[in-house]
Amino acid sequence: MNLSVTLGRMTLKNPIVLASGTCGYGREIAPYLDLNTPGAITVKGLSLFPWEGNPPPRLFEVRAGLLNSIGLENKGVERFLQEDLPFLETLETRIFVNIWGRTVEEYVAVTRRLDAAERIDALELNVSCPNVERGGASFLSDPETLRELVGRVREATGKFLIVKLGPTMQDWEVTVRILEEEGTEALSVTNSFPAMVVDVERMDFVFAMKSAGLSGPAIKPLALKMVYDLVGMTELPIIGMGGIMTAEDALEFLLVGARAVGVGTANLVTPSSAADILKGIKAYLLRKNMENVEDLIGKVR
Ligand code: RRO
Repeated sequence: MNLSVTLGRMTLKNPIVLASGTCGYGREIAPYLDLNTPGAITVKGLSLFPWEGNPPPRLFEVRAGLLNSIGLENKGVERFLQEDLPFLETLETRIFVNIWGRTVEEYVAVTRRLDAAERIDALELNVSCPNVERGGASFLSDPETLRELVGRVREATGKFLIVKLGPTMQDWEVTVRILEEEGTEALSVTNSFPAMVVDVERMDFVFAMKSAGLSGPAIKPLALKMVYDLVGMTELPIIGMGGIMTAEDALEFLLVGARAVGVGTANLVTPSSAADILKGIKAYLLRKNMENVEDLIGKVR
């Protein structure tokens, strides 16, 4: 059985990618999941300097999902390189690093720093964080700033370049063409959905920022439609994600054309989910008498 997939010039040994923000910098999830199991791990979004993030509460469970308001908290690129990359380098798994900045210059500076680390396989530009005023989704709603951002990052690194999109994207056609023209090599689709919870006893919003990012099963059909639409719009390979909890969920994304799948919120529920999902995909291929996982990609269009 051949589980490997290609995303342009990137090869993954299997289509499972641990989604950014749900597996720390790797060591946090390592006691529960053999990190050699997934095809890639994406570490929590890094910035040039350490960042404290939002005040608590930061998580709130709803019936079929999870709202988060982490606010881009991270230890900063230098500490990651010193404290975490040496551990990740021992793995036989692709290392994807998610990055963000408040300005184009900050994104470029983080990119340069990570470009020097040979073992890092890809950078994922976060332009879709729902929980901050600047540096997140604002880049996605302004096509010309997005063009400058991706172009400048592209100049700063030869590494495989992924852009992580979210549901607040304005003109999809325009955005996708800009990303293609500026040298994006793959899309991660999708980040969480801006959402809200009110505490009726306190008569106030649960989150200090009022709005927070919704992920988990609640968004799966929405995310699947986004992936389906984008697959029809671009040749760029897509890493599909949004509420994938089971092998069946992952298969839905592959069947509509995602070339890999991100496991995110599931890691917070059952940190070994990625292994179970991969096992389920293998069992499905056996049952369907199929040899290559790539033969599933885009079979339902
Ligand atoms: O840190 C966060 O609050 C966060 C980020 Br950067 C993101 O991209 N998506 C999300 O749901 N939360």
